[in-house]
Amino acid sequence: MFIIGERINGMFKDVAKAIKEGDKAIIQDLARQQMEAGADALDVNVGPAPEEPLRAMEWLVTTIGEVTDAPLAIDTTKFEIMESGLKLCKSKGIINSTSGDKEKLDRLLPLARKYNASIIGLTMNKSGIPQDAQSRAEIAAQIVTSAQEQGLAMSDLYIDAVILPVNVAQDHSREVLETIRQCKLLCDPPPRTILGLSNVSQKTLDRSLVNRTYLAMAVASGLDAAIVDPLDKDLMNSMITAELLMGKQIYCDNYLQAYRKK
Ligand code: THG
Repeated sequence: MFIIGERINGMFKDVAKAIKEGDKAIIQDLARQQMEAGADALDVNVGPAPEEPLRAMEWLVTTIGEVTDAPLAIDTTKFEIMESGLKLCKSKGIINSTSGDKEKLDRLLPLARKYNASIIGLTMNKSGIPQDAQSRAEIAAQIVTSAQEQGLAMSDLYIDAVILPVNVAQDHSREVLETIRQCKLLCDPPPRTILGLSNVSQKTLDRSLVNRTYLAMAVASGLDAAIVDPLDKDLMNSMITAELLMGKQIYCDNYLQAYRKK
């Protein structure tokens, strides 16, 4: 599983405050801690608050780059902020994200080529997020076709079936798993699949329990990557165990420690 740490996001109060005050230590600690906990890449999102979001993104990417060479997922809907973040990435960038709308694909896929970045394609468009797996898979197919036309390697395309909170959209959780399975049938080799996992548990009472249970189910459905909080040790243990049970690692009694030493 390719793990993208979610914590450097202005949605979190500590990160919003650090951006406002220019406090590098908070951001750099979060970067280091997430990498030590098993993240392969870090999501970077300035959140809704900053007065100058472009400068906030540049500051975050530069600040993180001072302590790690990790790939960064530039999490913004604004094209200019996306490019300013990609420009400053020390290693591979990940465009987070495009929708299935043609105008977005026509601008963001060439940007992925220009910066040799990966790209996350959400199975949504101007009409919103479809309820059922079939409609989500149709948008995924449009994204795959556009990516192929633009000459993007399938290994650089992640399809995100967009999970919503289970307390407001309960029927979506099953449809998202079905979408993940259908994505494997779109082409050969198939695109990778990803989820922003923590959405599923927003405003639920035991968030960690909901997150780790859904992650195990998504692993069983073939999920390749996830934006998660790697500092949640129970979540990471469930993920490692789910991969073990899917035969992605060989069993030994201390498989949790063995995974962490990789
Ligand atoms: N897909 C893709 N990218 C994404 C998402 C996705 N990026 C953002 C988000 N969804 C994934 N990251 C988060 C980060 C934080 C939370 C949820 C998803 C979260 N934050 C607390 C909350 O809202 O309750 C913040 C409060 C706090 O603790 O301070 O839940 O789906 N491609």
